[in-house]
Amino acid sequence: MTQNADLNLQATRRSTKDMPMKMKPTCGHRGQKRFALLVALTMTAVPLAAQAQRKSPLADAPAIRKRYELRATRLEIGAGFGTTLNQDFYHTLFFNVKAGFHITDWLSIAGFGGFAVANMATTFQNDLVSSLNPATIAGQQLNEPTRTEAQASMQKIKYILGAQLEFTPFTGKYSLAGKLFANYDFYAFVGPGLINVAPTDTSITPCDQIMKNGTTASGGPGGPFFCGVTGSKIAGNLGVGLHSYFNEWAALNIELRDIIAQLNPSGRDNNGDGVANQDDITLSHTFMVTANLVFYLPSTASISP
Ligand SMILES: [Ca+2]
Repeated sequence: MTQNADLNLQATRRSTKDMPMKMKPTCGHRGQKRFALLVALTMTAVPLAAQAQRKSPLADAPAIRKRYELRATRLEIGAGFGTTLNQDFYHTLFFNVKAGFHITDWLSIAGFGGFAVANMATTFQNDLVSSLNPATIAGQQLNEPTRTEAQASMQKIKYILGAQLEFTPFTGKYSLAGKLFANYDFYAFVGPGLINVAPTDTSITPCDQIMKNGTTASGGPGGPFFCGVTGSKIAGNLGVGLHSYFNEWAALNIELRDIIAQLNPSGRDNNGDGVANQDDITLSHTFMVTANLVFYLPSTASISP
């Protein structure tokens, strides 16, 4: 019986030995898998770790090599035309001049002058004036102007001067249909300005010469109802611009500008106190767009390392 059992055991042993897949087969297989994974990880991680310790040869390299530094330490001079965008009574057309110096590729200082070559009546002015009486009629409101009176005090711009600090955060190159390639930059600017204005009829009483209470037959407020704002007013000058380069030394320069100054474009009693004078000036925004052809000096741009 015992011998039988022994034989049985031997048979069992032999049989398990002969069939290793039945000897808790999953355990050995998992171990092999883990080992393979470890080897793989080591083979991947060791060179990675070594690479991480070694400094990349490009670590201190510029993002772009051999780049044309189109702005840095160059003078920019140019001229062109411009127009106001939001004037109520006159669109002013300008001849512009501009000069600047680019301290770095992203910072420059510049000055510009826009000189009016024409003040064209707006549609709004034409509609407004044609709605008025050509001459005073019986029973007309005291503060209602005739056509001539309304036009007399309307402001024309004579010139705008400004200085500006320009920041150029965006530069690059664009392509048109994959054929034409051109460098460009976008910038924002801010600085002081000066706007010189005059009323349409320069013979009318200047606003700063009219007393607070005005003059009427009864001695109280009641006119005059229009006056002329004349001369140069200090202004804020801010806006955005772009350059699109034709080559190393010439570019199209477009600027959108807001000139902020104390003005009275209508020359009328804006605050409704019965008299038009210096108290009727308000903070006015004069938006203008200019397009200049600009040239850079020296005519060759430096090239980055
Ligand atoms: Ca007033």
